[in-house]
Amino acid sequence: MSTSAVGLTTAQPQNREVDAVVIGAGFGGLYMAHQLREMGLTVQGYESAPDVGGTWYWNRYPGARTDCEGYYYCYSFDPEMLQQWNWTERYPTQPEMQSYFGYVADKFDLRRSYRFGTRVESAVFDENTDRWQVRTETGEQTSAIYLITAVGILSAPNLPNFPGIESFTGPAYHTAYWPEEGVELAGKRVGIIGTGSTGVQAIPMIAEQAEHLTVFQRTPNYVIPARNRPVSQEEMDEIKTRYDEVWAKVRRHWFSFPFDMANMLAGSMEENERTRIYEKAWANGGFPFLFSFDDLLFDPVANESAAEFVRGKIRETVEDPAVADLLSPRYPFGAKRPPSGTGYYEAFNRDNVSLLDVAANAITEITPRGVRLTDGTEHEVDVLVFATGFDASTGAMTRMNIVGRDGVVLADKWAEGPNTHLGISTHGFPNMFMITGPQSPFTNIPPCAQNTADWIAEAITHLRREGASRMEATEAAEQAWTEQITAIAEQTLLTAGKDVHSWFTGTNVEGKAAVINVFFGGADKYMDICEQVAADNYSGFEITTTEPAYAN
Ligand code: N01
Repeated sequence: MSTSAVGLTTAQPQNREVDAVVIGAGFGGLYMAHQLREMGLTVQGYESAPDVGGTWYWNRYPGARTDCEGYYYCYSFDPEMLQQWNWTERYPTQPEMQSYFGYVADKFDLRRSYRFGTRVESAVFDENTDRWQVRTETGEQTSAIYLITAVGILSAPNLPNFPGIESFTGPAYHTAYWPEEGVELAGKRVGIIGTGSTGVQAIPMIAEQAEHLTVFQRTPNYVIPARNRPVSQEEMDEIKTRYDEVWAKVRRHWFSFPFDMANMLAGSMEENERTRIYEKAWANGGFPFLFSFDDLLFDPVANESAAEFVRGKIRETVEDPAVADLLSPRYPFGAKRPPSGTGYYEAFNRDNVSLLDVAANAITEITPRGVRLTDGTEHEVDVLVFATGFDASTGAMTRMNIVGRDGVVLADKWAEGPNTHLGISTHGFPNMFMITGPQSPFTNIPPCAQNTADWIAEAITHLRREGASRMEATEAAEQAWTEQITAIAEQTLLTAGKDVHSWFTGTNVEGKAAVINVFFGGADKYMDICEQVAADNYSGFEITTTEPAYAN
């Protein structure tokens, strides 16, 4: 038995025992591994990618970059790191994010706790020993008291089951598995299926390279211009002087942004003034447009004013009125997560870009040469890109074979939708803690992931102090949380589009349970609730001390 798993990346011992297994080396996992090591626990991390970065490791498609600004889409736990790291663009590119993860991993020597290129195949709770038995696809086995899953909210790719998909003779890629060496698109006829945040970033970039780009759009999006730009050293230096204020604001903001809420309502504002405010937010760019008024996600009249403003911008930008109309969403603004784009609508003015409406004329099959639609037309392409999104929230969890008490399989338990307490724990799975788990907040992820990892670290400290062997959500608490997140979602317009496919509700994946997967009560409120639960001696959790069976 090894009790010093920290640094176990060289040998491959079998049946190793550690205090904690952490799955995932993205924002949540890396910080969790760091925290647990700081607490003196032995940690084994597993990551299916060859290196750190989580979703940022995999998503290398053309145009991949954040849509939250770098200076608050990052960790805040280490003041030195905040002073050392400089973001070079307002919205960091995938390579810049990858460099950031490399920098963090080096600074805290985190890679030594991880086995990379190693996918966890199963995790089974052993009730005799109160330990998780974790097995990887490479056959490695590790037992741990605590299992922390930091597998990402949007990480399990969704590839629709198009008939004939295997028959396509050219190269085909899901954007989440874009080859590291890139893809030669020059002189090629490219087809892209999907116009979510990923497609919106990729389309203008691919259009610049390809001979022709055919966009297969099922549902249009409200795309806000990102307004990316370089960040000068002077600007970074100025930001560094006010990081305390930045993180204090992040803590109080609905979406973990370092801004004040608007404190204005669009629904009751005179039209000219409202338009002036939209114009200002549009010029500033990016996701904060959603927060230009406090009622956009709640009041249908306010929401429609934002929706119509964006439609007006689409009509102004796109030269062909029929194309502009096809690009104009009719569902409530925000009912699908609004993407930020750079030259997105402008791309449809190019001669080498065509837009096809696959809502009216659905894809029936992928052929050896391209894509066939219901009307029988075949659209030939040399390269096919699937920007078809993710089996969000639950997918990365249920694709692993996680088995809790009494042999209950997590995928079975969640077949009709996830139920958790705080998105962190689920009944029947003792000592399993989730970072950005199902039913956790819709928010700027890094601050929330860091906060949840801190909460879990404190909970584990509590368990060890109390000599407790198990902690898990009660059935009543997870039922209450599920009811609460559903009730909150129903008060918003975020899930209001009746026929809108959205990862918020699982309706983007064929056959998946259509339930609310996200807490829409605001990251600020969520953190308040988590803090209160801990202060109330972990209300909603059952904490027990059991004698392991072998001791009897
Ligand atoms: O995925 P999506 P994504 N036939 O699910 C289409 C984050 N993110 O990867 O809308 C035809 O949004 C589907 O059509 P429809 C961000 O949170 C962040 O783009 O279902 N089309 C849709 O157009 C985002 O929300 C960043 O009708 C089909 C597209 O595929 C989340 O990840 C960048 C289809 C999928 O869009 C997911 O974004 C990228 C079918 N059978 C992503 N099936 C940044 O930080 C699916 N589609 C910037």
